[in-house]
Amino acid sequence: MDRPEAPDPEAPDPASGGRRGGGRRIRVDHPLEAVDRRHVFAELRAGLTETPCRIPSKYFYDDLGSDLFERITEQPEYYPTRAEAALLREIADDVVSRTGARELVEIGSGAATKTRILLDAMERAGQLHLYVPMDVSEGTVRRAARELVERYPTLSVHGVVGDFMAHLGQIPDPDERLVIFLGGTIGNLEPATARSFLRSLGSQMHAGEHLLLGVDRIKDPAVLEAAYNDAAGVTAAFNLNVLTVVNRLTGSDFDVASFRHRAPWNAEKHRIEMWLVAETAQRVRLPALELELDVAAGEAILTEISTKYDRVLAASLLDDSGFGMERWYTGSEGLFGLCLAVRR
Ligand code: AVJ
Repeated sequence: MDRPEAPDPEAPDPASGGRRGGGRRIRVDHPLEAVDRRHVFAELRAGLTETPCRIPSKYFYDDLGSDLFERITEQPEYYPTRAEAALLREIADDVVSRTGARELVEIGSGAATKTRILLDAMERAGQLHLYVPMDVSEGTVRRAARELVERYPTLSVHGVVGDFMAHLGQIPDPDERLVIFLGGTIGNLEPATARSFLRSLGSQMHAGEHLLLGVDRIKDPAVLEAAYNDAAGVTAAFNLNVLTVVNRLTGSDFDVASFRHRAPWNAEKHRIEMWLVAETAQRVRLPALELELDVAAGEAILTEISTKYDRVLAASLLDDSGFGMERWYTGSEGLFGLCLAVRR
């Protein structure tokens, strides 16, 4: 993805592939820079030529998209972030003492706000050594790294910028690791993809190491739909921004203003689906993909699925992927689920 970042005053060593700054306690690797843009084009082309058309959700998260997501989490209707944070506060000490973790690896770390709840618990237990945030947004990883080393004197941060599906191999070597994948992001993957993702994550973990997996719970569809259709329109702006990202990446000419955000509950697949519906017919040119798309009025592009789970569905997801569920936490509110799983 494009990263219109301000030049880093603590200049990278281009030969190392890694960037150092903020003293010895921050390191950020950026393997995505080395990845061929043709991979991005091939992936977008594959999605856009499916029926219905799809754009992979990871393209939401350019710097603007990451900011819009942070604003979504502040909307009154979008309960998952607050619910998960409240649940983490209830269970953090239990998780830290059960796992003995000295190193926290976070897949899709974002602003790492909720992460602090676990880092605080590790610090209280005298077990806080290393935090490894992985995220597609470089700005986000750097900001989190700077803030966290300042806040925790015993902590080192080794960030990895990249697509977590493609770059799991970049996770540094194990100490006593707890891998966390929060926010219900596993729900953004199709069931088969979620399983292969967890399997490849597990293949890089040692037997007995733990995974803390956040899943949003199945509940009243009205509550779910409200969470993805906030009154302020922030989710709509987030959804539409993906077309701007694709236009920038591929030189395409999606007419962003002619699309509308829709986010209905799909009961059969127990998931929210985010769609962009074209209000008017249009021909979209995507030169980098050597593709022209004829979009009919009313035709829709699927930009995200957000699958919701119950205990049984979560246990079978983990079981199919080489993990055993040790604890299923839902806390006093019961809106959100956290699974503590162990690599078999
Ligand atoms: C936190 C990435 C899982 O699916 O709820 C929020 C993304 N999309 N509103 C989710 C999202 C629309 C979010 N994840």
